Amino acid sequence: MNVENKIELLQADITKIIADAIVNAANTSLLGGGGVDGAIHRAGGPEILEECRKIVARQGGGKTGEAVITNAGRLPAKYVIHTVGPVWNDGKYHEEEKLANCYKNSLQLAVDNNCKTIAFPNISTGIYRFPKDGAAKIAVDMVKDFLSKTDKIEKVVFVCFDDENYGLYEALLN
Ligand code: AR6
Repeated sequence: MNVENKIELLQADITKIIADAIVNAANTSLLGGGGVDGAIHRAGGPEILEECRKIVARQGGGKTGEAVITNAGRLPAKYVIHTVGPVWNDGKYHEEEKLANCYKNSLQLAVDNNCKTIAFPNISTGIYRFPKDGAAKIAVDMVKDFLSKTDKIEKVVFVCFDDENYGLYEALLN
């Protein structure tokens, strides 16, 4: 199937999405926070945090650009993939490469866990202040590149929350 046909765009709350995996824009503590992270832990309940704590006990916190996987508690998704986006700092600290790694490593972790459908929020574009236009382009480019190299993922959903992100993705995908 054509790579474009495997990509879907929605304006929605990612905690409501039915998919094998939804991605969380976490921080290095992996123990929750505000934004989409707060929403996921609130809606998913304590089971997610419990598994996050075990991961932290085993490996320490998360590194920027990397991803870990947990159960999804009460959410309709099967798994939550927690990835740590970069904090935007004028682009002087390899933020673009780190953001691309978030998408790549989350997709790879999905494949490793037999997930065929995965939903992404707009990582780093909230509290971490990554410019939305640049972030959208990196997300779309990395997902297309990944999908062109594997047929294990059947659907990637970009779940935008705010109008600005939705408009940017709409322009990039159409
Ligand atoms: N569903 C989908 N997208 C959402 C939702 C939701 N329920 N809520 C917010 N967004 P942010 P970051 C969008 O700030 O910039 C947390 O405290 C939001 O509009 O959640 O990566 C973490 O613990 C924005 O477009 O994540 C970290 O400390 C996008 O999600 C820090 O924030 C990302 O915004 C991570 O910052």
